[in-house]
Amino acid sequence: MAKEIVLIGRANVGKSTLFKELTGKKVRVGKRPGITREAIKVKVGGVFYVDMPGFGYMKNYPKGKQEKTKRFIIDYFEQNRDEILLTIQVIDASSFLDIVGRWEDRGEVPIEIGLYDFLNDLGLDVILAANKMDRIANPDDALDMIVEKFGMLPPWRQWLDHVAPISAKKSEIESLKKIIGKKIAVNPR
Ligand SMILES: Nc1nc2c(ncn2[C@@H]2O[C@H](COP(=O)(O)OP(=O)(O)OP(=O)(O)O)[C@@H](O)[C@H]2O)c(=O)[nH]1
Ligand SMILES: [Mg+2]
Repeated sequence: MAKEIVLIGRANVGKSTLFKELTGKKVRVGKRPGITREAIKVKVGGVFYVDMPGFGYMKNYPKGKQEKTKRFIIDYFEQNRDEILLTIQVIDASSFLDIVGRWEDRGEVPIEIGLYDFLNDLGLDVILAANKMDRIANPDDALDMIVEKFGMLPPWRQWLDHVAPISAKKSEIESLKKIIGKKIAVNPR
């Protein structure tokens, strides 16, 4: 029986802040990327929540280590696929569109889109947690543009089972908790 809920995403998007909110466990969070360096597991009810290191470019973080982290993350999902009930891909909604734009200008697939496709191709149930919504002036417009980047047609409200706008730092994570609750209810222990 699948029993892990795994948080994944680029460095510094707020995974550990969200993890604290979901589990009550005090983990390190920080302004610099690369704070979390290994998978951290906490059991809540019958479910294990897993906080993962961030992937992608990190200032002042050696390239070799970045590659290692990426390998670690890919291996983790491939090896534990059958244990994973839900994957929560966290993005920083306030910088996402700018960053994606830069990748697209270079003619590259943005790393976060690549990860999303990889996870879906593995057959995982992937929820998009659009974090740092407190920084966004026009949430509906931003979310419409964001979901479209992941291949979901706007309006974003069509995707309420897959997309959860949250602000982990402000403890505003109800939309995500709802999705998690539903998933656990149809997969009882
Ligand atoms: N404005 C705002 N800031 C947030 C929010 N959630 C997290 N942050 C901040 O974002 C920064 C990174 O938070 P972390 O939770 O450490 O991020 P992470 O994704 O775990 O980072 P790594 O472990 O380095 O991959 C911290 O300064 C947090 O306070 C949010 O909802 N709104
Ligand atoms: Mg972290």
